[in-house]
Amino acid sequence: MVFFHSKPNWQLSEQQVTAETAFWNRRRFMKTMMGAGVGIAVAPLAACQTTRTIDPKLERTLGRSLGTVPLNAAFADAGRLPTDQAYASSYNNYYEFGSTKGVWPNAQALPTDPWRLEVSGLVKNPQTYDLDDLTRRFPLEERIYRFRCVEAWAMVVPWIGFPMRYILEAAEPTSAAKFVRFTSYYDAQVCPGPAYGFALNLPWPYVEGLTVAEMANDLAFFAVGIYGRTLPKQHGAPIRMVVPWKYGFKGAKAIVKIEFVDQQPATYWNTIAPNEYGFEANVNPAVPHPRWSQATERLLGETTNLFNWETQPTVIYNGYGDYVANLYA
Ligand SMILES: Nc1nc2c(c(=O)[nH]1)N[C@H]1C(S)=C(S)[C@@H](COP(=O)(O)O)O[C@H]1N2
Ligand SMILES: [Mo]
Repeated sequence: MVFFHSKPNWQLSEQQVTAETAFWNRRRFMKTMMGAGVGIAVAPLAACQTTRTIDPKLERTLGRSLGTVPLNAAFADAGRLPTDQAYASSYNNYYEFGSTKGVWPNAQALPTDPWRLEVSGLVKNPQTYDLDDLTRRFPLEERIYRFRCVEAWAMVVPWIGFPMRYILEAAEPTSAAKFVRFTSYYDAQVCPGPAYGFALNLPWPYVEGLTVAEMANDLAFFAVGIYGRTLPKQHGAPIRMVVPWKYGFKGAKAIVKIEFVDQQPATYWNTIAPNEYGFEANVNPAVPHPRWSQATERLLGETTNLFNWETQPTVIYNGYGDYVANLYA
């Protein structure tokens, strides 16, 4: 399989979009680096910060000491500043625990320790991992990704985790495997669900799906941490999917099972409302959602001040076309 390693799209037109002063500061910075004998091959974006110091609580969650994890230089700059953690962790979608954005106190009922992740289906090496197995086996890194919900709000998040393809490579899917089904934790005794849930036959557990090729893409990521810290339960602890070129609902939380299958799996939102939530669900400003345009997005800010959030144009594939457009040619 071919992996693309190039720049996200928003960096390509940097000179057009960067404020003049920032542009000249960057030039000066590069000149200084070269003057100091640092070769031009050093990526200027990577030179500023290359590691993240890890919060001791994340180390306890993972059962060992890490000190720092490397910041992946290709994803060190999302072209926007990271969203304030206080906003990102208090404005969530997590329907197992309710249908409001303020679901985070309810989500604290999610039991995360011990955790078992089953990898099965059309694979040569089925396996069940606990969290410690996963993070010992697959090296952790930090990536700062753009995030875009289908509800037209967006944020920028520094995740800690590992590429999904590490699990794929360890599992060795057979040639019959075409899709991957990801299942979230669900226990009706623990998860109250949305208030209207009693009236609908909601298709629990929350399931999402990718093609095998999408899972193998370098961007597809499993997060176990965020902002250098343990993933809070409202973000889908202890391990959740991050697929930044797709709408947020594709990134299922609290993953307990990964199955390689030959048919496109039935997924949660696609089962409830197929006309609103496609299976592919790539970020695309030209394809409006039935209830709202996707041409622009609002950057998550002070959650009490929702209508003052900054508006930006939506970028095709959320800016990651150089990594993923080839999947859809
Ligand atoms: N299991 C599960 N995963 C889920 C959801 C959910 O309700 N349940 N909501 C999705 C939606 S719509 C979005 S926008 C993101 C939100 O992630 P965040 O709350 O960590 O920002 O999680 C996605 N993953
Ligand atoms: Mo979403």
